[in-house]
Amino acid sequence: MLFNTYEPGKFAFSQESIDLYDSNQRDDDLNNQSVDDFIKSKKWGIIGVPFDSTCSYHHGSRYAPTLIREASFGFEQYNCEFDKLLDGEFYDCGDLNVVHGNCMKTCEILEDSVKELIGSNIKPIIIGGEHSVSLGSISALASLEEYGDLRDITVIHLDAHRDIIDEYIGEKYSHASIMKRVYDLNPKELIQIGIRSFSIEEKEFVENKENISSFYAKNITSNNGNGSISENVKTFEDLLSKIDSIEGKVYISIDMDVFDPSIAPSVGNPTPNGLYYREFQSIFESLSFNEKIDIIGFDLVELASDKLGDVTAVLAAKIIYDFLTLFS
Ligand SMILES: [Mn+2]
Repeated sequence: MLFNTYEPGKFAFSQESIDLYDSNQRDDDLNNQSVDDFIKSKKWGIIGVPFDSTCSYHHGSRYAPTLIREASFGFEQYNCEFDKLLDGEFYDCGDLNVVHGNCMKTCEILEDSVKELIGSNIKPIIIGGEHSVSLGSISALASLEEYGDLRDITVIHLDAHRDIIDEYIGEKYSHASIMKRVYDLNPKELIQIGIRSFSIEEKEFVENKENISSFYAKNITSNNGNGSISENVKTFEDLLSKIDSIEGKVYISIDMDVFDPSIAPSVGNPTPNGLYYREFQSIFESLSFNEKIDIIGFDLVELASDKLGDVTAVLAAKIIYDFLTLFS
């Protein structure tokens, strides 16, 4: 058993114990049928990744898994906003034993642990930590693919930032370059939602990339301003139709700074003019209405706080609670 976590507490309504299928046995048994079982599975496993070593501004995302679990106990099992009970099968597998200061090593350990979940037909919910940890989860899912990459997987990325610079202050493996590492894995499509801050290099990189779609916060929030930062303005309705058009496997990565700092102040890099939660819930709901997709993994990163009861932690817990209500 490789699974490399400890359990400081569990997310509300999670199942008591997890019995992981032996990973060595799984490697021998893996065939197309078992991959299909995984893709269609509605079982989820939460792994916290308390890692924030490449953080460049507000530190503290290493405490996020603990704060989010604690905040999760504020919700009812009946999720009245969707008229649905949170009674699906999901497990809280605890926190990864991270290697502070070593992003690659931490991602490798996470990749191994996510592969163990996959072997038991359990899909990963990763609670960061900083954004770089998404790579461990996404790499594990890519390794399951026929070509070992993301050519059959759509990545939905909600973030104030594009995170698509090749290196950030000399680091290839950084919270600020995570989507470039994901793009290196050849995604079917990268859909960036809530964007409102990026460098000129990132602007030039995404130009003419047919498999990158951008939905700027300015154009999709309810109190949007006038004008646009792009000639091809895509509105909130365009975003919902885009979501409706997705087919196949989907991975979702949520940087908490996608939200407006007025509702999510405790993040690594707060950025004004962000999304509000109702808009976000509509995105989740649209995904749940799309029967042509299978969500195969999900991460939520960049909550940075060390205060129990932090409102941003409550929002993060609500996102996971809503996700599990809709998709487990
Ligand atoms: Mn960000």
